Amino acid sequence: AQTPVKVTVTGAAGQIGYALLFRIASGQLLGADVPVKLSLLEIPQAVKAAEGTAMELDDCAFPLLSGIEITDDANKAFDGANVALLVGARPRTAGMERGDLLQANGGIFGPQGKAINDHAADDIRVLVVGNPANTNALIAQQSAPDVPAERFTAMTRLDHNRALSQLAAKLQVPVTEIKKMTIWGNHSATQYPDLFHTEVGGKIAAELVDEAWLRDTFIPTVAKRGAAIIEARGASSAASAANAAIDHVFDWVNGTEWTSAAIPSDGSYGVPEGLISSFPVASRDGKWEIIQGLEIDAFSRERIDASVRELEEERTAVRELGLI
Ligand code: NAX
Repeated sequence: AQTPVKVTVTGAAGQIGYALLFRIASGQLLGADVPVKLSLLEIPQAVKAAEGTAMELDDCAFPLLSGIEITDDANKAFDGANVALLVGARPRTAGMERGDLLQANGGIFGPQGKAINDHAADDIRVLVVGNPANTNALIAQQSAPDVPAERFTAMTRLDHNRALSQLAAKLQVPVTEIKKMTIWGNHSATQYPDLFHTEVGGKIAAELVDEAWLRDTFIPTVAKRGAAIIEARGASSAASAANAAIDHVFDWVNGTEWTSAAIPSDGSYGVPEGLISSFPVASRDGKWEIIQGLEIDAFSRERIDASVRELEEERTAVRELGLI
């Protein structure tokens, strides 16, 4: 029988964790024939709640789930890990400055990066979901010098999926007819969902909608969707975030021709090298590749640059705080 793949989930007792773990255990993360072993990392106060979730996982009797371990020790949680989903983070609370937020998250993602460096399996793949996701991924990566830099990624797949769904609704087409959607930049309000390369039935999406809708409705609706969900649900996106995490890792491992993911920049498209920024990507042989050769017009350039500038500011801030 195949050796189980060890998947470590941080923030396992949180709401995304609750939506995510059952899907991993059912085989949706890696494939319906791949056994998994779950490792749940939580803070001490939430270990008991994680144990409750583990009881429910047991009660599903998932054929592919070969074991569950629960700990508040990052060194144990990442020991031998093949996939790490870093979901637990310090949320911004009222009155918190950006520096405080980055500092608090540095205290989480720095040590977790080090634990990954020291204990994870050689093929470790890391997806950071916890916000500010791109910069948290950078902090973890910089704390893991022995792990190839490109194994650290951050999630913009939820933004990508939101963009697909908004465009499908506008054009009244099934999402499956939309190809080559791209989210650029930071997973934040500055992100840029690009319709100038997106194809619908072989036509460029930006030419099928009017410019005012694209600029004043589509872009802000996608970028502010998280806030709209909180407003409607009284809680932040959880099932859709978990779904996007599943999509990201599944495609990373199994391949895709085109999606969006925040990966370390190699300087493509003028994004400074090393920033973990969202790009149009393909996945081949288990590796993300930035799709090259796209023409970027002035409208897109301005928006990509604005989001990348924000990422640079975050990188400067975490450097000044000594977090990287
Ligand atoms: P919850 O507050 O429900 O859960 C977070 C969990 O993380 C808690 O159980 C907490 O105890 C745990 N935690 C905190 N510090 C930890 C540490 N050092 N080690 C291990 N666990 C720790 O939040 P939830 O709704 O699950 O969201 C989790 C994160 O995802 C947040 O940072 C959120 O902002 C982010 N999101 C990112 C998205 C993305 O597209 N990249 C979208 C959804 C979501 O907003």
